[in-house]
Amino acid sequence: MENYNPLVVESKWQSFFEKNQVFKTKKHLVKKFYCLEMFPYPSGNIHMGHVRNYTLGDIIANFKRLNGYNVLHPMGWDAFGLPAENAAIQNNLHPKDWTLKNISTMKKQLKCLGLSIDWDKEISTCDSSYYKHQQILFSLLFKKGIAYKKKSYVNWDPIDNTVLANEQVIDGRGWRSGAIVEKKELNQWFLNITKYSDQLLRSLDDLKGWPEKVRLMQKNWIGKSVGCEVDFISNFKNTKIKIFTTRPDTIFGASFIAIAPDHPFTEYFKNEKNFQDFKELALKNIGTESSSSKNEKLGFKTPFFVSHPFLNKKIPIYVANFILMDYGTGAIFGCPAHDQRDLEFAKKYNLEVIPVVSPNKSKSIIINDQAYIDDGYIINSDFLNDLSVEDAKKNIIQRIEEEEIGNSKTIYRLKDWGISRQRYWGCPIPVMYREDGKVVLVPEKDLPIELPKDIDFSKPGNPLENHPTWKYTKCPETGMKAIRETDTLDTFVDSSWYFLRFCSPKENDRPFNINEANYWMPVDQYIGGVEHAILHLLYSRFFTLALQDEFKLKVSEPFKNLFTQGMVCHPTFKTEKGKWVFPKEVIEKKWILFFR
Ligand code: ANZ
Repeated sequence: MENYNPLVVESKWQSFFEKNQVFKTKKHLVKKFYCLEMFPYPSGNIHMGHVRNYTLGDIIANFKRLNGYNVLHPMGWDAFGLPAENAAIQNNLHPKDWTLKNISTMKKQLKCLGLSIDWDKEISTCDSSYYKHQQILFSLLFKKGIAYKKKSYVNWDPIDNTVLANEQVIDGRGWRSGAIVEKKELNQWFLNITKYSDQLLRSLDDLKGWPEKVRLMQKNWIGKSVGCEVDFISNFKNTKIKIFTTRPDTIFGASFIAIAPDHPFTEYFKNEKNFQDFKELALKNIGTESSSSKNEKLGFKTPFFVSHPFLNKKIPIYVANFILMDYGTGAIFGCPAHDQRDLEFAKKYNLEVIPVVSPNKSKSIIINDQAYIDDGYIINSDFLNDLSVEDAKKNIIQRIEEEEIGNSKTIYRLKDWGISRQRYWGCPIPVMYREDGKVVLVPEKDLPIELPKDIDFSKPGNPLENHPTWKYTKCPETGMKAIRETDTLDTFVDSSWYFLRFCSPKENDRPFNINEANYWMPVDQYIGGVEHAILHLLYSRFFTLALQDEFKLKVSEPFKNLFTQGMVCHPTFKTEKGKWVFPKEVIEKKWILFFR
């Protein structure tokens, strides 16, 4: 565009909006419309993806205004997170300075677009006036038992040097660094999202304004599995190994028991060198459910057996790298004829393959390289023979319950959300470890706990932990010495409630004003990327449920209509050394691209 001067355009729009008071909310209007685009991360400059997203939202907001609605169309910054810290390490800058500079650039650029955004309502998660309230919310969740600390194996990203939530591990790799994720045992803060598994799953049916694919992704992520638990008695002091199965109908085809590398039963041989080597290898790349089923199957044969509950038969116990401790009971019976992972394992370790389901009644079936996983009729299974798979499941569960060796069980794939991050640029967790061993909340009057400005990124590890003074404090109630929590909160916590804060962004005493929130919520139109189908959208739904009672929120679902706007794509270029370059810096030469 000739003679295009962004500043002139910007000031023209601004004065037009100001004169016409476009942004002043008009509470006397009965019809309200809350239009929100997903929270931008201030990475540097706005890109075409932002332009697309915010233009779409703006058109809807304007359309609704012209139709007499009272419209809320705010903007803010999801401003904490690793890129700022990494940029700080690389360029010797402070994460705060880097972030604030990006915010100012991007804000200017957004204003040039002339979007009808109510900048009065601007929020930024790295501002202590925002994260103070997040610390209040954390304290509340702690008091309700929803925020808790436990020792567990977590996903460790060896490049970003931090823990990742399951949702942040994609095909066994860190979502940002691409590093192969390892399992590490650490003491971590969690949010008990699984308490709401059933509710989060059931309410998906009511979200009629959401794309079907997003609802399906959430459904699969929550992953309801209906089956049963069964106790198998081992020959080691009659110790029970409890397994979870969704296919109890195949119990007569069981040819091995497999337990997770960190299952408590491994205590009995934990000092064996062979086992220790196996465990180290197995935990290195066990990753997540999807990655563990794709990896090569590895097993460690223990010297122990279990007795089959319905046959006079001994079954060997293996430790296997595809069994996860945090799913079900961390133990299974393997039925190679009807499960592909079990079949691969059985072939490798020469274990029996006993078909127990056939497509045709009373007809045998031959299993070669593919397990038979379809429906059919039971064979080779004593009292279950000739029953359909469905009937056999009911029958065997009843029998298991009668014999008191197990019970029906529904489990969810969803895990509690690990929220501890060992990084500086995040919201401090308002907790102290007192010298008498008690873990106590920092009193609300002392919030926010602010990040120290002087920070050294040159040493490896958590910069807050390495800070010479910040973590040393005193309990204000008892005067006892105390150490501050040095983990910070996963930035997905920041974006799990920002839509509530937008309703009353200047509220000082509480995270949000309930009358305002009840007036504006739910967000009538939410627009964003489908890459947030699980993480952000599930966490926000969970926060809304978890806060509902405390704040007397009328809504239990935050986003009424969701539009996933699609991805703006363009070829990208890297130098031989892997450095990203702009398309304008690249010369195309007879199908070969050179970097200028
Ligand atoms: C025996 C069996 C026979 C199974 C068969 C499947 C087919 P979903 O649907 O994902 O819930 N399993 C249970 N706990 C596990 C764990 N901690 N790590 C890895 N695998 C585990 O899958 C349930 C099935 O996954 C369970 O049913 C169990 O294998 C396995 F023909 O039990 B099944």
